[in-house]
Amino acid sequence: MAETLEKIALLLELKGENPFKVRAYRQGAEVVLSMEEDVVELAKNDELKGIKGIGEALRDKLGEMAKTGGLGFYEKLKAEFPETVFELFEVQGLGPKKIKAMYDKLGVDSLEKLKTACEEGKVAELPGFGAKTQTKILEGMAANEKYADRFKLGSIGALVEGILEMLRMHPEVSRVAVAGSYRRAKESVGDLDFLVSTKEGALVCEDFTTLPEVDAVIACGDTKASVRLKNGMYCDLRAVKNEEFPFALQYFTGSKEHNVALRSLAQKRGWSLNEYGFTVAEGSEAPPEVNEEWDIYRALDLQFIEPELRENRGEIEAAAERKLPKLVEWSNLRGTFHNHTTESDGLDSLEGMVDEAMELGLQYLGISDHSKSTAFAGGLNEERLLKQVAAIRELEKTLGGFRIFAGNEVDILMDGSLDFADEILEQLDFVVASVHNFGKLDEDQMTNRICRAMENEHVTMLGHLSGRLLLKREGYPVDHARIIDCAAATRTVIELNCSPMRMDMDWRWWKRARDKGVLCSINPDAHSRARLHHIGVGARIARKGWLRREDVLNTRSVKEIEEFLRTPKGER
Ligand code: DGT
Ligand code: CA
Ligand code: CA
Ligand code: ZN
Repeated sequence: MAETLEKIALLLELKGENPFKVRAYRQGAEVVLSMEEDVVELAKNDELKGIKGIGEALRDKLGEMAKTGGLGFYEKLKAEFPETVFELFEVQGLGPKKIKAMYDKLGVDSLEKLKTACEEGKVAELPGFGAKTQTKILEGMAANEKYADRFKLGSIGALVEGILEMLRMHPEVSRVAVAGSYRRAKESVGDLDFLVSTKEGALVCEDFTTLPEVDAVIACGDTKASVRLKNGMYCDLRAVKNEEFPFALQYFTGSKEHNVALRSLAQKRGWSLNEYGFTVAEGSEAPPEVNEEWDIYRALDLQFIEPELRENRGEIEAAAERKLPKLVEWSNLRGTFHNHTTESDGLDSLEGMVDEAMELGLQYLGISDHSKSTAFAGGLNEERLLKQVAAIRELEKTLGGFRIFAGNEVDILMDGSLDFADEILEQLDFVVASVHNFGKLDEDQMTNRICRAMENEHVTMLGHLSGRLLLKREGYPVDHARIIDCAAATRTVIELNCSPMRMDMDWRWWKRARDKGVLCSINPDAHSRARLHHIGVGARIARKGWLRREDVLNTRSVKEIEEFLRTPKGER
């Protein structure tokens, strides 16, 4: 239902409809997605009245979809365009205005036609486009092709959990796990690798291919099934015997590099290790019995290595020396910073965001809407910002001890100065400083720009360091190592922006930052209450970066945070 509303919004935009109408559909989609109640059931019984963000027109449409499984309005609208127009919205940098212009003037209604039009130079000739835009579009299309078969970790959690749940319910299945890059918490995942132990492999494989998420069956045998899911993702199931399960889990979790290193350790003891077990060379001592995955590591005289660390980046050496860190856990998080409200480009009010944070069991929430330069996102000027701070102080009085930290995501301007003067910033509890306007800076200029911002006494933390959008756009050129050094010197926190499309700063840099004493803040950059939940996957990426509880600012209690924010930066 949400997807249909989202598509209606796109098509209405293409038709040049009233933006408020378009927005109503888009907001409706978001509301449907974030509702905890069974929205289909409510819609069926005409019980959607009074739900914020769903007006009468949407209510009727949701009702029709719930009752009939279809929507006449959408079918009619869709018939005006070829199915392929939706592809165009997937191209980075292409919004409805541009798509509409190309559709009206060049008849571009599919990726294929777009590509031809660009290659023939026709797009550059359109008013308001130009050669630069045309090149950008071609690059955007190339990026889409490059990333076409990967999915963002933060966007597939519910899907994976759902499949695990169904496998667990199968009467012939005893142990169940998801392995592969998903278990290792890679920020993007190619295919999913499920694993079960069973005596009835053929039956379980066959049942797997009939799950509701399955779109096509690629292969189905006695020990393995491969399917494509409705979202286009490929997915393997391996069915093994109970005694093989720990070995298969270890093997299929990977990474390949980690496994290669582990196998050579086993080799030194005269054992060969594969997905079925240990095979002992003649004259070598037998390995101890293996019932669980950690028995394999113990047999090799290693500490258990958490899946997130299995990238062969020093974890095996550390495990041998018993020096693995105790990794941070989701349940350690007490609050979070960097969240938006309807004051800028968020979809939920301050009250809504706070309500959700309390639901999540957090003790505090940092609000940081955009600053005035980010006008396209409804950035606040000084007056509106100070009004928001006052509103936060008022609301806080009614919350029985829950704290709202009043902040701002202040733009780092081109020269590294900030969008607000110090007299304004010092009235806030905290400040996230971020780059939103990239300009044409080279690596050195960009790094200097960011460092200058971090030198400001009021900048608590640096937002989304590289500006990358996963599977869409590389970050701007920036020297991570120098930024980390500057953060250490200025006592500036670096954010782990755990919006699924960002995961920025990248996990590969966190151990270095940690070792230099730089603190991490796991921030969802939430633009709606539902997205506050992303701190869970954020914690997994932090683990992947070797971070411990003490390395993460928002594991601290309210009292400790208040103390931290009160202390001058240099003394933190
Ligand atoms: P992905 O799917 O591209 O996000 O990444 P993975 O790590 O899930 O890779 P995948 O699905 O090809 O294989 C799952 C795991 O199985 C992989 O992490 C390690 C193991 N594996 C697969 N092929 C090989 C191989 O040829 N040699 C070794 N040592 N391990 C393999
Ligand atoms: Ca995989
Ligand atoms: Ca695979
Ligand atoms: Zn931002």
